[in-house]
Amino acid sequence: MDLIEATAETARQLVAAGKGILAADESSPTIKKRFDSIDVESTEENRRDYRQLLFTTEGIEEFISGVILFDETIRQKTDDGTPLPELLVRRGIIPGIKVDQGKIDLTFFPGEKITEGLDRLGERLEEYRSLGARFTKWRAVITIIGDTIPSPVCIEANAAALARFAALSQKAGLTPIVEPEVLMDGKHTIERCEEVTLAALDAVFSRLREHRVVLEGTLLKPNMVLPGKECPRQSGPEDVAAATLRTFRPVVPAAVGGIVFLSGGQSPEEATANLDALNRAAPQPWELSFSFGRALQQPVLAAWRGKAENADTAQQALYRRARLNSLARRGEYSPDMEKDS
Ligand code: 5MM
Repeated sequence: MDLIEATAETARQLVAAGKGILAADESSPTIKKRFDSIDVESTEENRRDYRQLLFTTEGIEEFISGVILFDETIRQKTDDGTPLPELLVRRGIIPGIKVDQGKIDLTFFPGEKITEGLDRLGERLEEYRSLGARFTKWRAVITIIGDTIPSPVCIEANAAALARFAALSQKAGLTPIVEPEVLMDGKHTIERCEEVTLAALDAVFSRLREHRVVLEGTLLKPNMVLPGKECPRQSGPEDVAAATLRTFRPVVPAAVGGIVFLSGGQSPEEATANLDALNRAAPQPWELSFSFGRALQQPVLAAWRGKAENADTAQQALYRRARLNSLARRGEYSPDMEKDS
């Protein structure tokens, strides 16, 4: 199998029936925020303990195809000295790696962001591959403020960086997950989110084509089309699914290896219900799966609170959320299932 075929094969495995991705690639500032919320100090050891707890949860391989790691995590080992990526592989879970180096202000465009990390990326990818990674992720952040933000410059600059990242990843035999996230912060309506998401995805797929990225070996990690968190008019799962699919159909090619949604600050229950509604609207040309961070981990953090004696309960919380999202990925979830323990 050549390297490009390998990227398509990995994409297929990542969106296998009933399975999705656990995003555990919080950078140091983000994991500190998560740990602060449960009064746990963000030390290297605590971060390792927490990730080890996640990855040793019995049975998650039934529902989790891959895990996105952070640079620090891919180099860490379990208590018995097994490298964390090797632990995942042994359990049939594919290790991936976040390769962007975070967002900075976009010069001359107040309120907008551009993601960094292209310098020497080719060399870093070779190293990540030797550490066990088989897929990569790059997140671009698009903010909505009024009618003028995002600017076309922000959308274009981020799309170009995503395409360059994707091409370099495929050259290294790694499946890129392209994540253009339109944030749900703010008062905007679902219609405004639809307009911005359409523009962002259109730009991303135009640039991917220009950069000769092979779509079968690429996964898209988009936001669902949602109203802003502070919008007075909120939407239910059917409306979210209809708006999301309406937005994607004209701009997301059927050839793409799959769609793995981010949760973006929705509650775990909302994210699962929306994913379920998306899958009930089948058949669609793409696999509709998940690559959730907060929507999988929030209940785990709340149960763990940094205490070894809470590890079992925390792992049960992860297993449960992963199972519910697996059902949603098949359109077989019901909110009543939230009541079962
Ligand atoms: C897990 O969080 C990821 C890393 O974020 P930072 O680089 O800001 O630390 C993030 O990229 C994540 O993979 C996606 O946003 C999806 O996570 P959510 O919580 O939105 O499902």
